Amino acid sequence: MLLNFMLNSPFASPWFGSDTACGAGVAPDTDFDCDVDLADFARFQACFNGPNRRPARPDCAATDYDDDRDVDLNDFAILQNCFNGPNRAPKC
Ligand SMILES: [Ca+2]
Ligand SMILES: [Ca+2]
Repeated sequence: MLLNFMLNSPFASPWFGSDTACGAGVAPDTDFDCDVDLADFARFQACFNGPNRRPARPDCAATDYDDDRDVDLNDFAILQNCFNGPNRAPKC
């Protein structure tokens, strides 16, 4: 019922992105489709550059899940904790 309200409300617009589709979402769901799957991992992998280094690409801020300005194994641990495959709710 709450989901129907959210999807049919005036706030269910692209301006609100994933916040209306699946709640607040989780950080590793970088494509905002309410799962953490290989598509999200592929983006993470493209951004991975190790600790204390800038991400591999300038558009990688979303994959710095712990917000410490790198994309490293600590971020991977967060993704791994949430990974649950396509079209399934994240585990975290
Ligand atoms: Ca996803
Ligand atoms: Ca990080």
